[in-house]
Amino acid sequence: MLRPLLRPRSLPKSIKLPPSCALSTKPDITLYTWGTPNGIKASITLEELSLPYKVFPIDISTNIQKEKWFLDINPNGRIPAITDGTQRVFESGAIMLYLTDRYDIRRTLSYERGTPESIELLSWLMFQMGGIGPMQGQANHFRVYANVRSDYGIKRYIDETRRLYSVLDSRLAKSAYLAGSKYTIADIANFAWVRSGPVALEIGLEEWPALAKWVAEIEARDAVKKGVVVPYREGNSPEQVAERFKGLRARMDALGNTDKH
Ligand SMILES: N[C@@H](CCC(=O)N[C@@H](CS)C(=O)NCC(=O)O)C(=O)O
Repeated sequence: MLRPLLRPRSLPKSIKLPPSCALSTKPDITLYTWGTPNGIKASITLEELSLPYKVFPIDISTNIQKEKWFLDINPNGRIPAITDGTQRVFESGAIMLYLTDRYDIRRTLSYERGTPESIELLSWLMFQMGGIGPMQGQANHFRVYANVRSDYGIKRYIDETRRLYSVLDSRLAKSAYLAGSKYTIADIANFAWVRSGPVALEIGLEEWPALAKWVAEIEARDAVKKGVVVPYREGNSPEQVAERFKGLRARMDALGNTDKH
């Protein structure tokens, strides 16, 4: 059964909140995830808010995410998803908004809904959900994972990913963070994808200095360091991940252009 969210719109100054996070209700969160760009958006957000959560690893190579029990949590059969008590939330953007609406009372990662800054935040969050995520996801598919090689597909999606990076770079040349002067879930969402561009697709960030600086700064945050390794797996150090992508690209290169459509 769905429950209404109970969050005071603002707190009287006299109310003292715990230092790390302020909970309107007690969280009972399970995160269903795997170590992918979409998955780490949820774990980084949970870590940034210092929220307690259990992790249920979903190895997407086994298709467990298409099983009936999981489709009851995410009808789209993909990670990430969370449950919080009886509430389910799927789609990484919705998870981030749910967590900040419900638990980020101090507004450490978000802005009060309806303010100009919160609209800017939503715009950059949707830019990621509708742009970088799907386009870079297709670039990964064509460059790394597909069973046929399509030079057209590779070029189309890598070019579009690069174009989207230049949009981010222009914004970050003028603004410390995407929604303004504060680091928010819009930064986390875009960062989760951009950080994997160099490793998975050999898209060096040197040509976008503001973007490169922003990625390095976010990567160095303690909560981010914790969030990017959820769920913890052996054999997943940055060096091992880079080596794995190198092998997958070499496999693709060896195919030659097999897309004859
Ligand atoms: N728009 C969704 C995309 C989720 C998504 O594509 N997840 C991928 C991993 S990054 C997945 O679960 N793939 C496995 C599958 O498609 O079966 C979100 O942002 O949550």
